[in-house]
Amino acid sequence: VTWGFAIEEIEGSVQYEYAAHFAELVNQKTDGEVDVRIYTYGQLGGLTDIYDQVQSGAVDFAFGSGFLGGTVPESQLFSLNFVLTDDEWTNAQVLNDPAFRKHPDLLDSFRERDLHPLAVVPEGWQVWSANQEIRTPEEFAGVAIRTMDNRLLRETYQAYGADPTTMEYGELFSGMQLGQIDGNIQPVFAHQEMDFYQVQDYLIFANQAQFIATFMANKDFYDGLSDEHKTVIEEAVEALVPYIHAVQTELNNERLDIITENSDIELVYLTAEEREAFRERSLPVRDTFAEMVGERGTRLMQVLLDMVDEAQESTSD
Ligand code: 6CS
Repeated sequence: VTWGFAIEEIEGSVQYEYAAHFAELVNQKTDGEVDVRIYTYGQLGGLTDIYDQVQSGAVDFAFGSGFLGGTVPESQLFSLNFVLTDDEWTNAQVLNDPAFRKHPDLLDSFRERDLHPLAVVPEGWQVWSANQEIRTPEEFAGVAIRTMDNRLLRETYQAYGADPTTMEYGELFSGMQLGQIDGNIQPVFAHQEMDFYQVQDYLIFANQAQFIATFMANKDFYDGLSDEHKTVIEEAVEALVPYIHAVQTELNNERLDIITENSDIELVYLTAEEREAFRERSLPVRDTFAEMVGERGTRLMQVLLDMVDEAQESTSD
């Protein structure tokens, strides 16, 4: 048997490394019975084409991140800023704690759209790029920053004082090169592998959010699997939590070195005080989220906020 797995990124990316290791684990655990075929970004069309295809069952698995907001509005929870801790490993553990990952409200949100969520994968900090230094909301004024296509991100960047616009991932390089947009938000590895850093002057680290993707299956495909295959998937998903954390931190570190070796791009790190100004502006966007998704999604946001608080307390003990 062959299972199809569509990812939103190119070969060498965090999603690719995840999918490749998932394929390896599944193949091993099924004694070669199941092969996983990976479709990289572009092979099946654009981002929303990927979601359409996993919803219809044309592929069995996919990653969904910011653009998934149109399909699963509740997934915009992962676009909220200043929700997680400053520690990436803590975040990965909270998001993949069964109390969150298998929370009925999360399952229902996806299953209602013919999808079944399996894992929540942080891929590194979301880092701003621009052609000017941005340390304050005032300095964001007039900056046409590209966000992934969801209302929550647009509202967030409006609250930061910028002019958010949406553009497909594959069009971003030329969009920036031609000056149609001034800035962009990506984990470091993506700024590098998509060559975005070559057409931008500043990389700005505000640690406002992590890039988060949901690993999901087509619902009917998942429901129709044997218990053995469900167990294989569950074991793989669990093993992938520490695996992909190690891979993403290493990839993001290595790629930052490549960026600085190959360009004069300036690295800007916001101070705690500068971050605070953005954090304050991000808080009302939680109400927008609640209003957009209703009771179920709001409950889920509260579950996550409480789990993050708890994790923060136990790490600061
Ligand atoms: O910005 C985007 O659209 C894409 N960026 C990454 C790092 N992964 C997938 C996502 O769609």
